[in-house]
Amino acid sequence: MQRRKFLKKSAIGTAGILSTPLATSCKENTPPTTTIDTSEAVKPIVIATWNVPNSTSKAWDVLNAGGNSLDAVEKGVMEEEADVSNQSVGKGGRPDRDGNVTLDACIMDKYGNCGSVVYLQNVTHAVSVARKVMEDTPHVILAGKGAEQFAYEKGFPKENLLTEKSKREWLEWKKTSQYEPIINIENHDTIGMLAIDENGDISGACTTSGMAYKIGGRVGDSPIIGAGLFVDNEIGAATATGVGEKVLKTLGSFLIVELMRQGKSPQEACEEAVNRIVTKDKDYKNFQIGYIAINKKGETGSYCVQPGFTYRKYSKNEHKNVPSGSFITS
Ligand code: SD4
Repeated sequence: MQRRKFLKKSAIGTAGILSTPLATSCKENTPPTTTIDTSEAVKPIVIATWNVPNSTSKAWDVLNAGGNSLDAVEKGVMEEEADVSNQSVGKGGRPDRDGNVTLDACIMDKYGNCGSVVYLQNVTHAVSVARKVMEDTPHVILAGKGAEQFAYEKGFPKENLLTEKSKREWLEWKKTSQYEPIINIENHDTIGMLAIDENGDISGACTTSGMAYKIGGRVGDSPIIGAGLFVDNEIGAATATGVGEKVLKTLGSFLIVELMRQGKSPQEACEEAVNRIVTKDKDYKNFQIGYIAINKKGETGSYCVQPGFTYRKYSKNEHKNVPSGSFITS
């Protein structure tokens, strides 16, 4: 009330001094917002990059029991972090070129709060450390030794993340030391997960061990809010997998949410985000990027550069692996 009176007064008081546009800009303008009709919304629902039925089932159990989307995405991606057979996430992840397994992860809630860890070593559940950063600190990102120390203080156990299998493969790789990410195979299983709970609230998480045999210290898109993940509870959410450097240059997940805000469907928004990359990057035939997105109605979409990317979807209607459309079709 006080503030409105003041604005009114000052507008009158400065009439004749200020030009009209500036005086107008002092008013409390409400920016236009997109209103999405959620009366027919599909909820709860969870989607995740790649074919990860254990993760989506875990998240579904949380959602189906009336749990919230933040718990669902955390519990969901923890499955992959703990699964040593997934060599792109958590324990068992492929190391960097020096033999160190380093994890990147982030999480984002319905309020727009977020937490992230980058270059985290010796702790399996990077996503849970990211959640602690979000909930227990005034910060958004913790890196390296600081993140590791923080995790121990929060009670996370110290573990060796380099399995015998990943170690053997790394030693074999060292014979040539060629850094050549292989499309859809060797280092693309990062899990990005988006969920809407019964209340219609959206959360997301993303976790990875990054590109295999990367230079020590390298951080990808997955823990960077806006690149590997973005959530806006009024609009929707998006997450990415693939060569993080390409996603970082275009802030793909933020872009997709903003495109949905402008009225695009999740599918159209994912396609536009891939187009932004391939139209500028002549090398696009040699890398994979996959995006998935969801809007407030529970509509989903996905798009990628190369054929072969799929995403997993779980709602009361279906639990299935959905093949993604791709820019290159064969
Ligand atoms: C990264 N985007 O570190 C991750 C890698 C990835 O499936 O998606 N792997 O660049």
